[in-house]
Amino acid sequence: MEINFRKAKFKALAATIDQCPASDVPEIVMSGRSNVGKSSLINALVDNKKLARVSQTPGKTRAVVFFEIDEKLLIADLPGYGYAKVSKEMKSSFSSLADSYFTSGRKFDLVLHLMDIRREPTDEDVAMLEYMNANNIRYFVVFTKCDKFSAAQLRRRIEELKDIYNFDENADIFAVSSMKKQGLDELREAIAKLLI
Ligand SMILES: Nc1nc2c(ncn2[C@@H]2O[C@H](COP(=O)(O)OP(=O)(O)OP(=O)(O)O)[C@@H](O)[C@H]2O)c(=O)[nH]1
Ligand SMILES: [Mg+2]
Repeated sequence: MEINFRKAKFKALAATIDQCPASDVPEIVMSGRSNVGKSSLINALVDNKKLARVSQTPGKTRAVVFFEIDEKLLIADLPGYGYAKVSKEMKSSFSSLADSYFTSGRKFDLVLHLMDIRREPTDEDVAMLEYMNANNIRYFVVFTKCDKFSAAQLRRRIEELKDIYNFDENADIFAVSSMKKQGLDELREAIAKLLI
């Protein structure tokens, strides 16, 4: 089976978890704080600037938006999350739509967890990574907005981040720029290899 990320279309918009569409294809979830570049990355992966709405204002994506890729994959574009104060009591704090996506029991196959390469880890990111590790959720870490760095700076920053986050040796880590279309082939290939 092949996937070329070319035939992408809007599938559904869910303002509540009940409105998420039934599906029998693998599902990828875009996760990460507001403004990190989730919608932009979807557009870049499928090379269609207009598919997912890109916001200038953080927090603009208020629903879960589903896109179908090559009739073989669904991508769920979550609203930017805010689990600022969660750690042990994460479950009780899971209240936003993005949070309830994860606790709804909906089946999904891979999370793309996006973090801005220029920023330091936030409590939300650390909590999300812990949550995925604790629940055996398969995820790729995707550092976004890498066009802000030179190649040398980027290499140094990624080493620094590996230390900061203390990632597993075999963690799947990607560095992308949706704007400059960097790192997209690697990510597409890894997705296809895992899911198709
Ligand atoms: N320099 C740079 N800016 C980017 C890149 N990707 C996204 N942006 C900018 O970051 C801002 C937010 O992008 P979105 O894709 O809307 O972010 P989002 O994560 O979907 O945001 P929410 O929907 O609010 O959760 C926009 O102004 C984009 O133009 C990138 O690769 N490089
Ligand atoms: Mg968005």
